Amino acid sequence: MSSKIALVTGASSGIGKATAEVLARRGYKLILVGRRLAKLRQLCEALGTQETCLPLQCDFFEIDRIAAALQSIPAELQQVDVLINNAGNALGFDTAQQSDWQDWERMINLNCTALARVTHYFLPGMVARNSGHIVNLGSVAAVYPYKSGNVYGASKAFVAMFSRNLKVDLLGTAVRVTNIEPGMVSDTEFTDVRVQGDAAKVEAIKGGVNALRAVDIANTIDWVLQQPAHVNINRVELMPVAQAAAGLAYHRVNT
Ligand code: 8X3
Repeated sequence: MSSKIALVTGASSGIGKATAEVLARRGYKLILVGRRLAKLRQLCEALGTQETCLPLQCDFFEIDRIAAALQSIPAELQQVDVLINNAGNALGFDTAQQSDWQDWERMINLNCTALARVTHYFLPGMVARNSGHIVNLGSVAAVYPYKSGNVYGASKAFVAMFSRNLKVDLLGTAVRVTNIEPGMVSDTEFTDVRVQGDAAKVEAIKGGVNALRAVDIANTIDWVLQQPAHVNINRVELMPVAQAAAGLAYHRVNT
């Protein structure tokens, strides 16, 4: 059992929640960060005691408030060993030319800026202690373009390259960095949020697909964390068997 401290962002549901559950079973003390305090409290009550699970309310769309929220973590939990940068969303499922600017701005803020902000906060401590593991949640959308993926895929490409560049700067330390790149996950709010709860659109996107489950990603993160200290899993790409990168598209003129 671990006595280490793990901080999970976006912990109130989906992959974040499933990861918190796996880490609690491993004995980690948890800091669960998210917007919905009631859900975080409920999860903490299910997973631990007041000493071992701290719910931390923070809206990652408000970048300027993130550092203050992290500073409010009690001193005995500040030395985070494992940072799970899970908070992120796709907003909108339109072509780039039809997209809503606010959706783009919010995705960049949440998926790139907030993730970088949290990482920047904990990095110096990890390096000073010569220990730590940063696990970022990327996406297959960073690797394979698809229609209407536009800024979402680009924001996850940021996460992929940020992870690789962190690894370079951390060379010579024991701090590890991993980017997890899942494909479609069925039992999260991801698609519902993306299309603002439009049931017909949700069905059109993921209906009938035997997709990954949040626990599949949590188990992958668990495996990554369990590796011996000299092993760094750089990236893990996983898809449901029922998903594939389907190649190039063509526009044809009538001849
Ligand atoms: C989302 C993966 O395949 O649903 O990160 O676009 S997919």
